[in-house]
Amino acid sequence: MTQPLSKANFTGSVLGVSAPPKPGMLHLGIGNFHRAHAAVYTAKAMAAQGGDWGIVAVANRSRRVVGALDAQDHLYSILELSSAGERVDVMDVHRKTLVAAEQTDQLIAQIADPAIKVVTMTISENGYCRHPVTGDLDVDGAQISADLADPANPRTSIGQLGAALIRRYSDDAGPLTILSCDNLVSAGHTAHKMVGQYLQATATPSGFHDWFTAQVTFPNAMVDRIVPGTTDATRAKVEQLLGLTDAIPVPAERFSMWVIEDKFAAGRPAWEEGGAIFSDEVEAYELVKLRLLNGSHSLISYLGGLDGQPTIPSSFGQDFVRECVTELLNTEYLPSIGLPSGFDPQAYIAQLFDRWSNHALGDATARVGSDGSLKLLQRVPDPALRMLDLGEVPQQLALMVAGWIACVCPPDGFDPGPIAAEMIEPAKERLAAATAGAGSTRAHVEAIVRGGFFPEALAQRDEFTERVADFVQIITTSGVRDAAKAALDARRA
Ligand code: CS2
Repeated sequence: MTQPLSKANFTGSVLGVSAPPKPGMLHLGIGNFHRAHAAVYTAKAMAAQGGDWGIVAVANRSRRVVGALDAQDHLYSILELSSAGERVDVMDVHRKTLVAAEQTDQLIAQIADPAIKVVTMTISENGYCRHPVTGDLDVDGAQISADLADPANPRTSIGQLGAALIRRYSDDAGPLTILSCDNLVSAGHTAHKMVGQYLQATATPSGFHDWFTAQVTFPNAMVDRIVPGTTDATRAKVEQLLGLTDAIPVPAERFSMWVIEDKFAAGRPAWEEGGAIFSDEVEAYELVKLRLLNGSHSLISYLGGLDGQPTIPSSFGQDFVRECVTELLNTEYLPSIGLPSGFDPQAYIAQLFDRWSNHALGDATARVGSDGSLKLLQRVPDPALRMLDLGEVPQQLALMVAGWIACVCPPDGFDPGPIAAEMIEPAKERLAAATAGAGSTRAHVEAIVRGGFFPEALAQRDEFTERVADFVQIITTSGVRDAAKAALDARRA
C-alpha cells in the first residue's frame, strides 16, 4: 500500500518554503484555484525574502480539503500538465485550517488578529451576494438578510468579513488589506462595495466608518491560471510520480499570471518574487482577461457542450467553435477594451489558443459552463451594450447567452445532452420558475433575459433578446453548428 503524503513520508524538497512561518495571511475559499495560484506566489515570496506569511486556509463549509490538509501536515501537490510533459511539486505554505460554517467565532477572531495583514479570497462570483440587476449587495436576498438579522453568526463571507472588521476596529488591531482573487470586473472595487454596503446596513461602533475608509484597502487584481477539478486520474498520476498518495492534488497548466494594484495597508508578501506584476493599470488587465479568456471560455463551453465535447480542448478543436471564438475576440471583445500600455493583443490571443488546446490538462467543458448565471454577468452585458449602442447586434455574445440557456434551461422538449447535464447552475430553480408556462421559444428567452437575470440596460434591448431567441430556436431545431453558422453569416452579410 502506498504511504500517504506527510512530512514524515515526503523526503524531497517542497516548492517555496518548508515549515511555513507564522500566519500573516488568511485565505477564504481553499479550493483548487488558490492552491495553484496565490499559494504558489506566497511560497516563492517567502523562499526569496522570508516574512511571516504562512497562510490560514479557510474552507466555507466543506471539510474535504481542510481535513486532507490537516491529515497531510498541510502538504499537497500541484501537478503541472502541458504538451511539454508533466511535473509535480509539493507545497508547504499553509499553517492552519478553519471551516467558516463550523468555526465562525474562530474565523472572526483570526481575521481580527493583528498578525494577519492580508486576507485573500476566492469565494467565486456567488460569494459576493451581488444583485444581478442592480449590481449592489443583495440585502433583501435570503443569505444577506439572514446575516443582517444575526450579525454575530454570519454565514456569508461578506458577513464574516463585516463582523471581523468590526472586531478588528474594536480591538485596535491595525490596518488590513482584503484582496479579491475572483474573476470579477474591478474585483477590488466590487469587494469593497459589497463589504461596505454590508457594514452600512449593520450596526457599527462610533468611528468605525472612518477607520474602514482609511485603514482597510481592497486592491484590484487580475488572476490567471487554468486549474481544472481534481480527478482520479490526477490522484493516480501524482501517486505514480511521488510514490505517495495525496488526497487533494491540484492539476494546473504551466501558465500563471497575477497583476495586482500595489495598495496594501499593512504590508504584503514579495509576490513579485513569484512573478506577480504590480501595476497601476490593473483594471485594464482585468478586462483583457475577463473578456478575452473567460468570456471566450464560456462560448467554447456552451458550443462544445451542445456538440457533445467533454473537454475544452476537444471543443476548441472543432472548427466552428474556433471560428466563432475568433470572431468574438476580434469584433466584439477587443474593440471594447482600453488595452494596458505595451500590451500585444494578438500575442495574447495566440497564447490563449495554445492554452485552450491543452489536451494533457483536459479541462472539463462542464466546469467552465457551470455557474453561468453569475459568470455571464461579468462577460456579456458591458461589451454587448457597447455594440448595441453603435447600432450593431453582437452575434457571438447573443450566441453565448443562447448556448447557456439551451444548456441549463432549455425550452420544453429539447435535451441538451450529457455534458450540459453536468453543468452546475445555481439559478436553475429560478430559471425554471421564470420560464414556466412560456408558450414559445421567444417567450422562454424573454422570460430569462427580462426576468431579473441580466441588468436592466441589456434586458431593455429587444434586438438582443430577439437574436438570442433566434439562436435558441436554431439550436433546438437544427443544432448548435447551424446556430454558429447563422451567427457567422450574419456578421459577414
Ligand atoms: C473559467 C475560469 O470557470 C471559468 O469560467 O473561465 O475558471 C478560468 O479557467 C480561470 O479564470 C483561468 O484563470
